[in-house]
Amino acid sequence: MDLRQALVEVVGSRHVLSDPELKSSYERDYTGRYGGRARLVVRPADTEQVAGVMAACARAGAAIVPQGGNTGLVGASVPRNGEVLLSLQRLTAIGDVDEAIGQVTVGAGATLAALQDAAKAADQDAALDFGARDSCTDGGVVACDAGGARALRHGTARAHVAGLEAVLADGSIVSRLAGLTKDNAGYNLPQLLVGSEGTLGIITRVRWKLAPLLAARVAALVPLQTAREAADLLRALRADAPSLESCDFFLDEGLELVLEHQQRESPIKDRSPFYVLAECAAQSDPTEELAAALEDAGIDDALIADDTASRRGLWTLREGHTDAINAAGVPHKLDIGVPLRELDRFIDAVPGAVEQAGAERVILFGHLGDGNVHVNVLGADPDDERPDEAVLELAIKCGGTISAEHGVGVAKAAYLERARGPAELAAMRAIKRALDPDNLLNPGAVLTATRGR
Ligand code: FAD
Ligand code: 2HG
Ligand code: ZN
Repeated sequence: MDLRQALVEVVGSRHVLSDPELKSSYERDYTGRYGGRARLVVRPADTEQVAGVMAACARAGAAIVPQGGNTGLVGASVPRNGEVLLSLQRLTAIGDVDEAIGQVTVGAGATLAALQDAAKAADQDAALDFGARDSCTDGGVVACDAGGARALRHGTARAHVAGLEAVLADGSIVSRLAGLTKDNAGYNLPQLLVGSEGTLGIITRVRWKLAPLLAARVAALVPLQTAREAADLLRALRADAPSLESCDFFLDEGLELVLEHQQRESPIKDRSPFYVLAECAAQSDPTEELAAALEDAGIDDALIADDTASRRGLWTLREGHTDAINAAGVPHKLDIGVPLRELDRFIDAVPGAVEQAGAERVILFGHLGDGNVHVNVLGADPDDERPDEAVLELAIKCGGTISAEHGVGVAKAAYLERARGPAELAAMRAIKRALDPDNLLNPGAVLTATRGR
């Protein structure tokens, strides 16, 4: 039996796509930089069907690329070499919130927004958020160990995973969904799968830890002159505003691009080179705490947003960067993290490094509190690796990481050894060989292919 027929027997003919027109929306990534042809697109409905698909692909020796909402930014959610595209989007079931322990089990294909809504309906908080919330899936979020602005207080996806269910390369199902707070029986397979970007197993369900819902919120947009001033402000906010939840930043060039794209007036009259967007959350109104912390830090020109609409208005300026940049061209995206003490050195050095590498323009923004800078390079050929190389080298020189929250994907796989060293890379390859001996799961993502693999 050929692979198509075997997959049809598992999921039904409506959910095995071979028509190029039907496949096309699964074949190009969000940035437009990465894509290729899928041999087939297969859309299972539940864990058993995912297991059946994996077993059929293993028998046929067919490589697969798992895909959730296809909002990943490192090129690993789309086919490169005629792999089978495994879409998890139909696994949308969300269980009841266990209010006593603050957990819920969600299907890998449910969106982050659906998880947030389910939590909120039970007066709880998923406590993870970012701009792709309406399309990204919980499986994809966990597979990437996504972060976002609220990671400063609540951690990245990893911190929210109380357990998960997954299908391994041979089609076997592993499940740890009891959500036990203490369970150290053996290796922590769920945490190994977090951040594995579809290379070690297919996540089918996630047991998600919730946080108490803090409804009292206030945000402040603070105009500043330099990255050094921003780092000083962060220090002051951490010390004086314990309700601090997020502390992001962007630059004036990025703001201009967003305003043009959103066809919107600047809410800030006196423009400045650097902006910090901070948000506090607490049980009772944190406005006074934030105002006092800003005053102590010598800030008297912050824009304060103390209702939901005006807070959203400020956050759309920050979250609007990705789409505004996409509208300006196909970006090279580097998602680096540096120690906070190196942040200003890194930010000041990037434009020169990128220019020397032959690119026209660079937009910087990100999560200040995590030392996480999103470097978006425009005006470089999609295949020209020189700007990527220059930015990643600079991050490593500053003692940082080549991927803070988006993952390695295919975009940074060639740089992983430089960032982690040969011993750690060898350990990673050994784990990959143990769980996926035939290299069928997202080949070329995270780890570059080696001879015979
Ligand atoms: P996909 O893009 O479909 O896949 C991403 C990776 O996970 C791929 O390697 C894929 O193979 C794998 N994968 C997907 N589903 C599964 C599964 N069920 N099992 C195993 N592997 C799987 N990221 C941040 O960390 N912080 C941000 O602030 C942030 N903001 C964003 C804003 C925008 C507008 C966009 C477009 C992206 C943003 N991202 C951010 C990127 C982020 O990685 C994704 O949005 C999200 O984590 C990916 O979810 P997805 O379902 O779209 O996954
Ligand atoms: C964000 O923080 C996301 O908005 C996307 O991580 C970053 O587009 C990017 O480079
Ligand atoms: Zn981000």
